[in-house]
Amino acid sequence: MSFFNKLFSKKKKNSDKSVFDKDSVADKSLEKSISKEVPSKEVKELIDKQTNVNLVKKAVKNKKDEIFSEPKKNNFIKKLFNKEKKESLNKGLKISSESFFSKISKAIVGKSKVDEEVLDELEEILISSDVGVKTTLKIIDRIENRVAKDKYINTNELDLILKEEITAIIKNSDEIIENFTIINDKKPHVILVVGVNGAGKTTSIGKMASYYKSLGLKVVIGAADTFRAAAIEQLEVWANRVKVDLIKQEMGSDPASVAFDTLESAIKKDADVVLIDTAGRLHNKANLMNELGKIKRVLKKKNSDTPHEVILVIDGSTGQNAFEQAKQFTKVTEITSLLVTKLDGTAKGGVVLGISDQFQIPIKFIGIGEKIEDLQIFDKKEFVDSFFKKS
Ligand SMILES: Nc1nc2c(ncn2[C@@H]2O[C@H](COP(=O)(O)OP(=O)(O)O)[C@@H](O)[C@H]2O)c(=O)[nH]1
Ligand SMILES: [Mg+2]
Repeated sequence: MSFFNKLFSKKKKNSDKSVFDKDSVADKSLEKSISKEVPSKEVKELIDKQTNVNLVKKAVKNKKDEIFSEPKKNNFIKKLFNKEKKESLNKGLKISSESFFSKISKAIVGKSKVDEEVLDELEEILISSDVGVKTTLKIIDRIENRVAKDKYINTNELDLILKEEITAIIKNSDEIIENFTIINDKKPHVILVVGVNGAGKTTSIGKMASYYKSLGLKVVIGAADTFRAAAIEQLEVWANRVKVDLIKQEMGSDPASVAFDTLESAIKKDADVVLIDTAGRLHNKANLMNELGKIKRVLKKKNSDTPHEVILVIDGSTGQNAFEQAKQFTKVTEITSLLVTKLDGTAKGGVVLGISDQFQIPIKFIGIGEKIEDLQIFDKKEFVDSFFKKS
């Protein structure tokens, strides 16, 4: 007999006790007193049991609600975040995309199909958008092949084709997003940040610290750009703003020693991520190479796996100079990924395409403003979409 049937039959038995005439007043009051009767031990046990079952059911339901409502909430926030992210990306790349489009529109005005002349103009546009000669030629070549196959490619289709070919050229960013999570068993995850003066290293470290912190990770920053006092102070402002720990020494102290202290402190604090700022004096390549080499050696003494990443920060608004920076730094040290800054306020956003194609180093982040939230994980699809957005 099921639990409910048992309970029911017990209750029924109780009501069967009502052998009185329902219409008589005396019977009614008697019946009332019987229904108030203290339930038998067995019934009581069953009721208790049911109460327990209900409590358990309620707890399970609460837990389920908790489990199932969280992802819903997260998805909602994620969607909201993505929308915001897209909007700020569009805003950040506005100057680049507007200039790109006005040039393309001019090139195809009055033309119905993509011909030799249109391709020539397109080549110029890509070069002037700082995509770089090599990458431009690659893109033009691919479009030429398509035009050769289909002689009547309409000029309206040009931007679609261009978008496809450009996306195909940036090979690297899909994997990056998947590999983006910090590896927990390699805690702390150490990131060395390099790049020329003024590229945006310190600002980007502040933004990255905020990003990693928002993922619930514990971040420690090291001020290994000891060349100028202002550099240490600037990083301190960021550390205070983001509310993460900063490890620093006096101005002029050995950057490698600061890096060592930072890692040591991060291990003690059980931190997840270490971000190390460096000085970027490119005027003396041998010095730079020595300095970065020493920082790496010293970090390895503490933990042979480190640094897990060496991010090169390059100023995207410098066009061809950004290529030069990438070239110089890849010569002095192994770079694992790029962070391209200042893509807002420049019409040279095309630099991202060229650099990603030519150096085959994945772009991990892009900087689209000076504020803490103006850092995005580079997503090639979103980037190209935004670059091609007609306002
Ligand atoms: N507009 C804009 N400015 C940026 C961006 N990233 C950095 N900056 C600015 O570039 C300047 C140099 O940055 P800083 O972090 O000091 O460069 P560092 O010398 O490499 O450490 C500062 O004025 C920053 O506010 C960005 O993505 N967009
Ligand atoms: Mg700096």
